Amino acid sequence: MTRVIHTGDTHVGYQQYHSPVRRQDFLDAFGAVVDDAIDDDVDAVVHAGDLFHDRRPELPGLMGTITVLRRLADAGVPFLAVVGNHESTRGGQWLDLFERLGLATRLGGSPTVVGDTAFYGLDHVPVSRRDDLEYAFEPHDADYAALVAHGLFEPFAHADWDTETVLDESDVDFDAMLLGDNHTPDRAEVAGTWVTYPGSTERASASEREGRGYNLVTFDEAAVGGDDRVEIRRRALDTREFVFVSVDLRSGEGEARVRERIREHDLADAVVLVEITGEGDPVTPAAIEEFADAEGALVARVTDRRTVETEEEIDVSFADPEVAVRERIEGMGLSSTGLDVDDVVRSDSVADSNVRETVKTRVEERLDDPGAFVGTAGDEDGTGEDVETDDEGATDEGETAADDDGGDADADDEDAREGTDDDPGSDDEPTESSTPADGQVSMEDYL
Ligand SMILES: [Mn+2]
Repeated sequence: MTRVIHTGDTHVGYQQYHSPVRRQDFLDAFGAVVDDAIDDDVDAVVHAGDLFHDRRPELPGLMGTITVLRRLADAGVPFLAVVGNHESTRGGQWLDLFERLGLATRLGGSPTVVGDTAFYGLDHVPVSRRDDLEYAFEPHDADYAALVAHGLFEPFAHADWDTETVLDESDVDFDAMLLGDNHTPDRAEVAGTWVTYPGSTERASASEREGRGYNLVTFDEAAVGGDDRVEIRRRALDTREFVFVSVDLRSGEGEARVRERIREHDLADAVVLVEITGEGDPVTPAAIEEFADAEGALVARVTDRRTVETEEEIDVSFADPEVAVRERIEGMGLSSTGLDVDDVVRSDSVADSNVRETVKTRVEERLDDPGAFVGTAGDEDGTGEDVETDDEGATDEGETAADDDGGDADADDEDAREGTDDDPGSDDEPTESSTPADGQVSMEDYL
């Protein structure tokens, strides 16, 4: 008999809603799973990917993770894992670093035997490269076998990976597929093999309404009495309180009604997500969010789903883009030569074919005047980057509002894609940011 905890999608480092408290929550949830594993003396913790929220986790998340993994290793419980789409990097995987530190085993095509079960791994592979997969796994002589994989597998929602194909083409007969990627916990039997997701360990998006937890998986001839060889039980985790408030405003009702509905809940330290529908008066989301904050909420987000229809013409004025560019350039504190070059480049009176020559002439004219090349003002750090990078710039994979990156828009993008964290960029090659935010390190710094 082999008993393991099956978890995944811990998303350590995710600063959801820009809240440092939420960032800590994700690490704490991972710590809670590991503490349960130690208390329970399971044979292993199996992690099915997305240990980290992004490819360049910051040092606090890395150090916190190492502390948790060290605790597990000291208790003699192996940590077996694969790489998810959120954390996959080009140069090497964080998991390899943890393996080198003796804190983890990266599962792959050869068996890692714990007790009487052989574990194999299949990292996330983009759809475009799946046809090339051979599902070649080396043989084992254990009593049971499990495949740990990261992806959206059939028969669950949003699936793009055919489970039967994997099972048919694999050289090994698996008793179970222990999966990650879909944040909604579920299980099913496919061609005699149990297939299961434990779900995320903290709510990584507003669509993840049900309680969080993990799987306790037992490989045993006598599992659940009958001829089943695998027993999957779900255990709950005590995570951050989320309060979902839906308000359907009737005509004549407005902010007062929304506040009344919010007050029906205990908001203390909770993430409060308010959704407004109906016919009533317009409301100001910011005012309601302030109200919830004052009532003790950790974070409050209001989504008004009503389309505002009006008979009146709306008077919209667009700012002159030339003026906007000029203002921005003034703010950059360019030298007089820089300003002159900019003037030539954008001027209507210099033909495009003459720009190069004109710029050369203007710069040459000023070569005797060093002051003409000294900037006048501008950003303290001279980069201007703070204008365009948001404070969650750590996600370097081009995530948009469609992913659950905690922006204001993320409460209302879920309907078609509930419970998954399949971001639109997940099939692309990972894009390494050329300008990592402060405090970030990459795998290449270590390996
Ligand atoms: Mn995930």
